[in-house]
Amino acid sequence: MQRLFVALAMPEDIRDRLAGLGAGLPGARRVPPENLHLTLRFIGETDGAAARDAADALSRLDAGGFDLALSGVGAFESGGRARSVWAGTEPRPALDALQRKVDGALARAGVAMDTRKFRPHVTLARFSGACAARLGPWLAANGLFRAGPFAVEGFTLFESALGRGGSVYRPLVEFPLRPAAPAPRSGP
Ligand code: 3AM
Repeated sequence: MQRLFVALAMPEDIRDRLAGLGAGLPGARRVPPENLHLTLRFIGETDGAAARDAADALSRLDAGGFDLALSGVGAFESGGRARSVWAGTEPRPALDALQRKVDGALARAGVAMDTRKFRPHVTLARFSGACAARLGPWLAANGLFRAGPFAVEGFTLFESALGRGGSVYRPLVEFPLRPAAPAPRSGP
């Protein structure tokens, strides 16, 4: 069995910016720079045949590349406690469209639908017991964070192996997107 998810890998310069952003978080387990990603869809434990079906469906997905900028920070909380902090994205219809196509492709491959709303984010750090209120200063200080835009030219099927030192993510298949349409020329 393999634990799988579909995500956008971050370019190295963006990962460097994100790693800097995560520094100085109180009581956090930071995501190692090489693991920083934007999840399009968590698939979960999958056997070999189902993984091949998922990869096959994803390979037939037709979507165009786009530019994406990261913007702002936030926290996911439950029960008054912060569970993770993340960097957000600027609104990007092409990103939402890609996520829906990934969902559709996986549904055709027999992966159960995820009913949660897609909230695009790059997780920077996780907490086991931090009080959400202590994060206020960090959230306020980094609210204007912005990185990119960078070109999204493909997406990746990752395997997540749960190790003692945390999760290790391994890219299994990279799926290219159609080249982005050239920006319209301005002026005469
Ligand atoms: O992109 P983030 O860090 O928000 O939390 C896991 C991570 O999300 C999430 O999948 C991403 C890649 O590991 N994840 C892990 N288990 C999950 C589950 N059972 C899950 N998402 C939904 N359901």
